[in-house]
Order: sequence, then C-alpha cells, then structure tokens
Amino acid sequence: MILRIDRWLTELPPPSDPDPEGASIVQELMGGKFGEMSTFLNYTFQSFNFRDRQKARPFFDLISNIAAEEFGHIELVAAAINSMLTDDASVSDKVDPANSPLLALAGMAMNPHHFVNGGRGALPQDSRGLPWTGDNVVSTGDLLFDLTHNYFLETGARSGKLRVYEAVDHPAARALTGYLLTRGGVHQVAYARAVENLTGTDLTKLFPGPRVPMMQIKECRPYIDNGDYRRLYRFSPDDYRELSAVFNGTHPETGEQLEVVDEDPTVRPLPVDLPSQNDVFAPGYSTEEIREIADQLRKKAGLPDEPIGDVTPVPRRKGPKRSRSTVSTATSRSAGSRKTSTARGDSMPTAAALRPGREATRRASEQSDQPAPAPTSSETPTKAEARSRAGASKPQASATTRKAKSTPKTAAKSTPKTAAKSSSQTTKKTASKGTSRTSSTSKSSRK
Ligand code: MN3
Repeated sequence: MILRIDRWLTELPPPSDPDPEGASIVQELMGGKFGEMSTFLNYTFQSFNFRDRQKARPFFDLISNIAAEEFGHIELVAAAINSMLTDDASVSDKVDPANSPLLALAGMAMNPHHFVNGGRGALPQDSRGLPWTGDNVVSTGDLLFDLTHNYFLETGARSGKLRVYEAVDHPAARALTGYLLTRGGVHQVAYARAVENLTGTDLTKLFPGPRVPMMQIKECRPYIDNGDYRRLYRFSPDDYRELSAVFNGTHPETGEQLEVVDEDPTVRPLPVDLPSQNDVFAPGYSTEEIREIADQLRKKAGLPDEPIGDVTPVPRRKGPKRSRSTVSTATSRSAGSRKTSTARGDSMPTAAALRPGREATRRASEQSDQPAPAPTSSETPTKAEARSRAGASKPQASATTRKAKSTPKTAAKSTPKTAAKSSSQTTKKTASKGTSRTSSTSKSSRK
C-alpha cells in the first residue's frame, strides 16, 4: 500500500501567466507513452506481479521504491499543468456565463478538454489529448526483461522531457522538466546498474543516453549541485531497505558515489494552493458557499476554526481581465512577434518562437493589460505565517530537526535555488513590461 504525504517532491513556481498551449504539450509528460503515468504504473504492476521476492529482494525493493517516487512525479506534472491553466483574471468573484468567459481561450487552447472537462486541470492524457492506456505497461514477469524495459522507458522519458523543455518556456514547465530530467537520470542509472548486477552487462557504458546537455539546462543545475542526480530516496518508513545492494558504485558520468538516502518527506515543499477559477466554476459556482459549509462542518467536528492542512499560499494578482478583443488583436499581430523567445536570451531554442498564437497572445496582453504586479514580500504570506494561521499542527522546529538529522543535503536545500532560478526567469520576462519586480524581491517572498 501507499501512505500519502501532502508534500511536493520539489518546489514549482506559483501560477503566473496562463499558457494553455504549453499545458497541452506538458500533458505528454503525464499521459504519454513515456510519461510519468507510464513509469509509475509499469513499476507498480511489476512490483505487484513480482514472484519469489524474498530470493530477489534487492531487485524487488528497487522497482517498488522507484514506483513510489513516480507517484510524486505524476503529482508534479499535474501541478505544473494546473499552474499553466490558472488565470488570475478568472478568480473574480462574479462570472456571468452569458458573457462567454471562456471564449477568449478558443484561439489559445490546444486541448479544449482542459476547460470543458477538466475545469482548468490536468488530465490523464497525452499531448494529443488521447487517454493514457494500460497498453503502455510492460510487466512480463521476467525480471531481466522488465529491468531492461525500465531502462529503455527512462531513456524515452528523458528524451521526451528534453523536447518538452525545448517546446515550452513557461516557468512552471521549465522547473518541472529540470527536476524530472535529473530524477529520470537517477532511475536510468538504477536500472542499468540492476541489469549489470544481474548479468554483468554494463549498460552504463551507453551513458549519457540520450545525450541530454544537463549542464546547459539551468533548471537542472541546482539538483546537480546538491547531489540529487546521484541519490535514490527511500520512500517508506520501514521497508525497501535493500536498495543499496543494487544502487551502489559510482555514477557513470561523474564517477561520484551513488547514495541511498532515507527520506523524510516532511522536509519537502508544501503544495501550492491553486486559486478558484470561477469561469469554470472550480471548485464550485459559489465558492463562498462551499467555504461556509466546510466551516460549519469543521466546527461541528470540533476542529479548529482555521484549516489544519498546510499549503503554500498563492498571491492574488490584480489586473484587468483579458478580453476577447485582446486575443484577436494579438493574433493579427502574430507575424511580428516571432523573435520574442530568442530575444529573451534563453539558453535553449524554443519551439514557442514558431508558434505565433501564444507568443502573440502574451505580447498583446503585455501591451494592453496593466502590468500584473509581481508578488512582493508584503502580499505573499510566508510558509511560516501560513502555518501559524493554519493552526500549526506541525511545529517548524521539529521539521527542521528532522531535516538536519536524516537528510543532510536533500531537496530542502535545493528548493530555494530552484525558486531563485524560476523567479529570475520570471523577472526577465516581466522586465519588458516595465514592472519593478526584482529577483531579490521574488526570492525573499518565497522563503
Ligand atoms: Mn519519473
């Protein structure tokens, strides 16, 4: 079974500018043949079907444990997609369906299911909008066959992530792919080492494969710097203890020691609280009514007035709603906007430059909208503040102690760096709008 912890494996930037086209592409990392649903469910079924596990314990533990990590990857892909589908303009209190509030999306959205069925949310589909299928699972019962397949699967997954990185420049997609590229690399090494330990065939001689230029990808660097690229985390309070019998030796690319780390999930980042989206009545046509009912239920159950669960609150930005005319003006201006993404000086070429629709929409919203104020430290409650408002079920001190005790160099260290990366990227984008956002402001607001 799986115990669920309400934490993210890494920090992702909060919702900023919506990017429905990019979100459709990121869906490949969710429900594509080589997506996270595939890695999660391949390893899950292989672990369910494993025979004679006591005799092959290190291999069983490896597959089962990586399966558990993959659940967290699905969660992150969904989080990035949801972030990219969230629009501040639709947080407004009153939405009149007769005004066709979703009409403006017609030219932007590649996958109408995101809005019509998903309520601006991630779906178990690939980038074509086709549902993930169980045909993507290979669980043959033959350990060597399955391990070799898993190595191939992780290779395809990393290839897909790199292409999505190249095609989508939204900060949430970039932060996501930077993290997943790193973790996929660890799983690739793990399965290669498992095959090597079982047969003597050294698949690590194929590394790096695919030839992902990780050092050129700034969103990967924090995880390289903190050693995440050579660590396998153990996702269980007491089980899967034989990982180190397979995941050992040196990393094929850097020669550094591979390491198994006993994970303390409570040091991971809190999930971002997605704001309501009234144009798709999510979570409901009357959000306040739901809140009142929840408050009454909480009172009746003898719970504190404030919710007990912890979240990273999202600053609510103010700004005029993007109108339909904004979008159509944008489309007519598309030809002139093609240089936008290269002009920003991104290190990787982006296919966004070849897709005039979204760039143009973004450009037009830059021209006609009031610049959306950047989150500042005054309007962004810190996690500590949120926790104290939430009733502080878990004291901050104990979390810190656990972090110091069990995971000396875990993701907790990496997250501020990631945040800084994504913030500075956002800064670059908004600089042209003439806002006064600075990297340090953004950074301090995230701490
Ligand atoms: Mn994965």
